[in-house]
Amino acid sequence: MGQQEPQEQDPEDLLELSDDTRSLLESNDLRPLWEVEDDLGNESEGLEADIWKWEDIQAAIDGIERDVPIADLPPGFQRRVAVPLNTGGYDNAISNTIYVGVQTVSPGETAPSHRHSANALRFAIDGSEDMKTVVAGEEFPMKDGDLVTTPQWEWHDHVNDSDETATWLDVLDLPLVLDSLNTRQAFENHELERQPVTKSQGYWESQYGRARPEEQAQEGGIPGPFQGDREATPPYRFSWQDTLQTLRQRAENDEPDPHDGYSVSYVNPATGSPPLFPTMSFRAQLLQEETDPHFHNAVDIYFVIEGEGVTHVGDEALEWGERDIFVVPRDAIHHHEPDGEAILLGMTDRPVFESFNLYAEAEPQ
Ligand code: 1HN
Repeated sequence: MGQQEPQEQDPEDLLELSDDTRSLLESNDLRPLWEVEDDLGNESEGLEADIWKWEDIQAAIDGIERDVPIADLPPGFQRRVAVPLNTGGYDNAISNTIYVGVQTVSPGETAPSHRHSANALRFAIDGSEDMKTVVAGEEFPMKDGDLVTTPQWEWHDHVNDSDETATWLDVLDLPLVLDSLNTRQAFENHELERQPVTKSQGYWESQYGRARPEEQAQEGGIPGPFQGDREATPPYRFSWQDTLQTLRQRAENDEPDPHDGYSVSYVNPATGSPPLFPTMSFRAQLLQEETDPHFHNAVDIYFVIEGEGVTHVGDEALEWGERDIFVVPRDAIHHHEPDGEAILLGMTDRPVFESFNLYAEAEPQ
């Protein structure tokens, strides 16, 4: 009798099902685990490290602006935006949770009012005092570097009363809501192109200062048709002037974080703590020295506010300059190497992982 060589045997042969069992499974839309396990977690190839140079983005948004007035866009999302797509097989966003886009509004134009389930924020790139995003009844000026929230289900329109084209970064949790959770986006257009301005400028910020009403203006919790136990994020503007001052104070007085440099988180003004939204967290990072490598399962998306440098992701070197956008995929070992001083806007879906006790981070051995 010859010796059996188990390694030559296809393990699936041992798992041959009888015709009866096979037809029982198939007629009831059932499959054994060993036949589906290779498909678990393989819906896409995964994110790739990727960079979009500002020069290219600028040329693209200029072209779109030349060709298409906002008023000509079909009803729906009437927004003139160029959307970076991750090369790992994504045809609608830079990642499978967070979407970013670069939007323009020409002088005199309005991007009409609507509201939706996804949370959004704007980070002003070429802004001005007279470029206003109107959110929940208040006009928020968008000066360079200002970050303005558009919480879920709040009306918002963008009105450019300046004489220059305004450009900003939109960040939304759309792919998480629409694709990963595979749910429908609740969406509504306002009956008016511009929602009525019902609050004076500074109203929302004033309600979340150090002296604040005992009953928040948003009492009753989460707006719209949604429920949950996370504190709603109010409409809010973080002025770049304030954020930069905080960064400078940290750099003068504190030790840098080994992975993030001098870093500050944008807090939810209602709680005083990050994350800014239950689905997305944001930080401003001042880098002066090379950081230590680490990796984590949350995705990191960066917008370069100032300076130049390289972010090493595995074997790749993403060389960035001012206004470039880049993405560090999940579980990729990465570190930053600024050329002199640089400031990044860091965006991450880490709060989604933390909500479910799934966040993991480590340094390479
Ligand atoms: C949206 O409402 C805006 O309000 C920008 O500016 C981009 C992308 C998808 C869905 C809604 C905006 C968007 C969006």
